Amino acid sequence: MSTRRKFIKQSLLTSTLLLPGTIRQGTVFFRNKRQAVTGRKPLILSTWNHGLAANEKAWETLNQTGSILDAVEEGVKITEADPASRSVGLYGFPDREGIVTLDASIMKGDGDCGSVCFVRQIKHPITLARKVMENTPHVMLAGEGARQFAIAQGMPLEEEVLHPESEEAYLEWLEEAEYRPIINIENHDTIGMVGVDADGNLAGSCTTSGLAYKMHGRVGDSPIIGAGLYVDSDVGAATATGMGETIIKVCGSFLVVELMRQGRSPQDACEEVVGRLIEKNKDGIEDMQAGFIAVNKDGEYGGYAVHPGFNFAVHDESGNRMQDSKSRFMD
Ligand code: SD4
Repeated sequence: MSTRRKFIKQSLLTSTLLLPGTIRQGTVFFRNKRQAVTGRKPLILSTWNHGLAANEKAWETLNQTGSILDAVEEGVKITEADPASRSVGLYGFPDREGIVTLDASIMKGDGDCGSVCFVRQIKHPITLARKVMENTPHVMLAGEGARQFAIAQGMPLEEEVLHPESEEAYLEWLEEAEYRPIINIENHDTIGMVGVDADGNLAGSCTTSGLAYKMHGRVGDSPIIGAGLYVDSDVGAATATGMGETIIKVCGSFLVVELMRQGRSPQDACEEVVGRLIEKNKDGIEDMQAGFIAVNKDGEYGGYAVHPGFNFAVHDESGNRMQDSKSRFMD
């Protein structure tokens, strides 16, 4: 057998053996050099410790429905409904007026996306964002319009009562009413989730109650497509957490995906964008945390943050685990 035929036969054999869930190999071009890549599919990634429970649900949903979009929606709904969460969903910290307002977005690899921002009384803003994507000609609905749309879609409105812990913290904050960002609050923040299925289909979701004691009407990066979330099935997906203003200024998640499109690994792309973010947000960066996680369509992943303390949950065939992120600055 000629060497070439042997090579083709060997390649076919190798690709037949690379079934979903096994390590897949391929090549990417990076600065004109071919580099081997290794990733695992399916794979689900999400931000912070609350990502573990969210990943668990997402994985179960992916197995049950086969839909990566369902998986990223159902996954983050766990965090939205968690009474222990002070940074996602209706149990979160309020704004300066004592009102909880929520932001969320969802996106598929084909570019379809939906989001809601500055919305009140909705237990699952991520589901509302999906309804915007699927049942309207629009991408984003805000405030009262989003709430009216939720009612029209048959979603119940929740009573506007602060969780006792949020109320206590708010009353304490009111004593000085000084706004200052606190990085890595209790190790939970926005939940952003990105996932790839065994066939390389991608989706992502992002949901938050935003910054504690923000100005009424403030909207962060999480519902802004390209800032808090971006997905492109030709390339990969990225999501962000932390100080939304810093992330919006660099179109953070879009930039991570664009760098991956140019051949950068998810880890490398996250690191480059954190560097860019620091450059563009020099004032006060010592008090501002921001982090990104990303996965490419081969199932390679990465994460990086401005400051230490950021971590993310990773679920693949071998299980669900937390991973500490590296960061640009040290303790
Ligand atoms: C935002 N990235 O609204 C989100 C969440 C956040 O503290 O900052 N939470 O900016």
